[in-house]
Amino acid sequence: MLNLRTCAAKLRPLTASQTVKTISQHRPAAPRTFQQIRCYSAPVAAEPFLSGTSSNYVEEMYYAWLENPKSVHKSWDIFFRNANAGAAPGTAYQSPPPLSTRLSTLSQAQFLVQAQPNVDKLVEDHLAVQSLIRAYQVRGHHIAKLDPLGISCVNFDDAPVTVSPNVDLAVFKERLRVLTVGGFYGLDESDLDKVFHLPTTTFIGGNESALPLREIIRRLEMAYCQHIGVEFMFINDLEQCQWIRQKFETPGIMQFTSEEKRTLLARLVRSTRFEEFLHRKWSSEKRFGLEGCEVLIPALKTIIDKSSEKGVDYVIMGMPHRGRLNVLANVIRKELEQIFCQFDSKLEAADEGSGDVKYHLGMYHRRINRVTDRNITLSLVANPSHLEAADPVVQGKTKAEQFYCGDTEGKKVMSILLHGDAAFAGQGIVYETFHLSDLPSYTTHGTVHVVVNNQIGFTTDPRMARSSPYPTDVARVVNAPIFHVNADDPEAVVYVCNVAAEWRSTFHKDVVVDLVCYRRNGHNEMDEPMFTQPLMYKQIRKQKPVLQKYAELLISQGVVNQLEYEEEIAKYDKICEEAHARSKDEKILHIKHWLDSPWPGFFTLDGQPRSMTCPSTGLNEEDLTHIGQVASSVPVEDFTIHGGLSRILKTRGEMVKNRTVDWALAEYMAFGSLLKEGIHIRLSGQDVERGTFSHRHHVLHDQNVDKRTCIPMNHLWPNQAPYTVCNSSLSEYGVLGFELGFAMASPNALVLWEAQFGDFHNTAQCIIDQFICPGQAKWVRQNGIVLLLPHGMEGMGPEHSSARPERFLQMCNDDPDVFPKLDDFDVRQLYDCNWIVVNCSTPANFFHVLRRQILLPFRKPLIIFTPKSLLRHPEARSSFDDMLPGTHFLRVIPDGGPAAQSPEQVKRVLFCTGKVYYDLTRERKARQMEADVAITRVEQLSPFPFDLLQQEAEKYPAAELVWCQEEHKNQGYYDYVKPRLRTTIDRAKPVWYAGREPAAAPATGNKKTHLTELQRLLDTAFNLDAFKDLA
Ligand SMILES: Cc1ncc(C[n+]2csc(CCOP(=O)(O)OP(=O)(O)O)c2C)c(N)n1
Ligand SMILES: [Mg+2]
Repeated sequence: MLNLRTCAAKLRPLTASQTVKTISQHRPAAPRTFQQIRCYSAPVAAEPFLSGTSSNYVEEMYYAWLENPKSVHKSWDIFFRNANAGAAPGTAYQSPPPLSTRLSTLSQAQFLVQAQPNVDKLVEDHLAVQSLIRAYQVRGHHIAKLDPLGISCVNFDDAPVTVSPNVDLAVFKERLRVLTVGGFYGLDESDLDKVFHLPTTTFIGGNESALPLREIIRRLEMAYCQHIGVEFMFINDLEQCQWIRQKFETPGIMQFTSEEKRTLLARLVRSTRFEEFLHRKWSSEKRFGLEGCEVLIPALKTIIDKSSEKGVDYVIMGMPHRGRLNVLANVIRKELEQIFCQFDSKLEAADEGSGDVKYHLGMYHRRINRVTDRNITLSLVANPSHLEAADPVVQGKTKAEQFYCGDTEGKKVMSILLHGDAAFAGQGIVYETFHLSDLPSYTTHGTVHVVVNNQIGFTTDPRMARSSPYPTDVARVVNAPIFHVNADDPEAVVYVCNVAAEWRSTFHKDVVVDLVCYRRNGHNEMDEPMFTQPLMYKQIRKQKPVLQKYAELLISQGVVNQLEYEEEIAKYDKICEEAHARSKDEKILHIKHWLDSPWPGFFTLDGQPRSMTCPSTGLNEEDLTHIGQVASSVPVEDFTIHGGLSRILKTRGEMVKNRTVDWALAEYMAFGSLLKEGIHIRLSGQDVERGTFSHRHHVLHDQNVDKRTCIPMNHLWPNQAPYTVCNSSLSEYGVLGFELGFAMASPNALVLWEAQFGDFHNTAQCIIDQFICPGQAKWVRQNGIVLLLPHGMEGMGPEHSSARPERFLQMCNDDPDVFPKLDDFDVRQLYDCNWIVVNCSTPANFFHVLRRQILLPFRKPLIIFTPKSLLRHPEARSSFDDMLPGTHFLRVIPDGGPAAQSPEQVKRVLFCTGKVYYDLTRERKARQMEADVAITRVEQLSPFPFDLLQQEAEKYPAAELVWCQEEHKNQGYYDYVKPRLRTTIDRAKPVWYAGREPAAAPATGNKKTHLTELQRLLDTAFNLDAFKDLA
């Protein structure tokens, strides 16, 4: 029955009164000549012959009957007709005549069919009209006049046909051909003036329930085939489809008051004159102007006004280069002089870092929305050139802002994403971001996407750039409606933007506005477009600017006069001139003025850290024990966990009793203690809730109740901060970008992203390279995101071994050849670096580095290479003693054994990091070389602990220095460590290498080779003659 219900729900086109009632405005209940295809489910549910298994069959039968009533058995024909004629439940069905037909039954059935003269023709015509209406709804956008150039980027076999109010036969036939690919159930010219009742799946009737076919077509043409193309019929929610139909089909719905028209004109004036002003003043500067899509400014302002009216008070935006300065000036309302002085190359930046070019910087601005008279905060996220890379970042920041203000439904905070047509279609991150849009821990409750569809990407035509008809087709995967609109019709644009904003506030789902426009200049202002698009650009040269067109229209309508129009222009030009004059007084550039996410209160007013110290990251015994106990229990009643998990929790409990921690427990302690201090923690990534290696178990699942879960971490303290742990979609680029954005919103949160294996982080390389590594240098924006990257050579083959430490280390900004002159390496060195890279060898150190991340007076990204086998290694345990108050993160762990007792005797110091330490100690013990070889662990790789390693090197005056790693020589840490180690010892000695040979792949796929390689590197590490001949 379930199937039948679903199928009935899908098919229910009319008399679904509960849906329609909310939308249709009291349509008069005029008698119908023919009842529209009625939901056959409700009465049908009472039909004796229907069962769950027969519903598919019925569905097929129904569709076949819709196509051609004669194609089904007479009994079905009668049934569907009766159902549609309003037969009460249980009465629509007439038994087919049995073989031993009783005459009376047969004649009764025949009577039902014959009772209505010409019923066949009537039914067929009405069905045809319904199908025609549906064809417009589904395919009307194919023939809408979307392209201002009239050269149509969407190659749907047909050029648009113009429609006169009196639909003539030629148009009619053309439409039928285009919309239906062929004939149309016998409708012909003679039907044009026949009156047809309208189904409730259309709103073209307005107050009419029946219209002549000619008028039906005219109204459908007006709704679907003018300057707006609505793509929505793929949405599988009837209420949403009805909502959209109502917004576009209702006659006269697209009316603007004179006031609205004047506001629109004024906004177009600003948008257009801003670009012209920049062009006049800096004609040879790249600015990626908006010419050809000036309507973007009123479009965005409309979305913001409408959203503000609906209660939104914070809009977070992401956008590419095109029109960015214009958006900053006219949407966000950045002071014009701040924008203009960016064009002065002689101005020096007052802030740290390298800065970025003007069309990449972010912005944060709070002001009054003049239309709604409500406060609104607008933030434009700084973006790299890498198109669409900012999409998930914007979503993450939006989610965080919603989270911190308790906006669980996205009613107060929303995001708007802008896209270029080529990038929207081409970049996979768009798809990855769309797929976050409806996930509980990632949804921002609907994003309004605006595509500046200038029908070109740099020099490439759409037909060479995408395989989909529209650049927006990717949005269909999440059932987002897509509103294509001709950008030369400003009122149509404003209308769809209003609808888009209303859609978002009604359904809290994504929506796309596709501004079909053109690019008046080349890719940038210096670029010659005629090389590659000669005909397109001949057409563009003939194109009247949209402002001129619209001004002429309003003047012709008497809404404004020529003088008023010219005054509006002069007024804005004056604003620009005055700002330009003021901009010349600017002496220095403050990149800080371009922050997209200020952290009020975290820094001093000058933007400096409030201190340059870090307190002890240790924790009192009581808290350690308490967290440990919660971590090993089920803190809710009647909750049955898996037997295997019970054993894991029991082991944890025993560890707590013994005052020890393993990796998972150390992480628990770090998180739990920060939660107590009011720090929100968010851990996201693939399968993080359990942990890829089944060690974490932060979410317990009741074995008897579906979907009943418990997160003990949220049961630690009475007023603790919330802990969010969420399994993510299978995307690195999207999810890491999202978490980076989340971490931007507040310094008082620990946001961690864990890769399934560190190897997979490289599909998110763009986020790492463009945001995490250089973010502060480019945009003066700090970010404390933590990357947990499982790493280690454990014979698991080339794809599950390496988080590529060499890449992270190569991007560290500390100078290999300079020993830093610092009083305090512990904190000051961290302040100077672009990110922190660690590989901890003990759980306690992992605990400390996580806590330090928050207790530091500033924020830096933290890259942690995390272990796999060490998670269960009996020696990789730490005592509570190493985590008590007064203890802290150890950047270097010196040898604590016999070698350190008599350092002068030591012949070799092996410097290493991470898991190989355990292989080395085991081997050293086996070879009884504890007094000969010291092993020093470098836990913080970057910034490099020059000071501590200098002490270590000096402690062993007679020793050879060897860097030992399990990674291949051209990978791992060697290239980073070697020059720095040499600097610490003033290049007094060589630094030898013990490790795997150079290789193309990170690891062998053969277990035996893996072990042989390991043994070989251990042999080198402990062969005291290994480097004799090389010295
Ligand atoms: C990921 C990425 N690849 C390539 C480029 C180089 N690039 C800069 S703009 C551009 C064309 C963009 O076309 P479109 O998205 O349609 O935006 P438009 O410039 O037309 O507004 C390209 C390929 C880039 N910036 N980012
Ligand atoms: Mg483009």
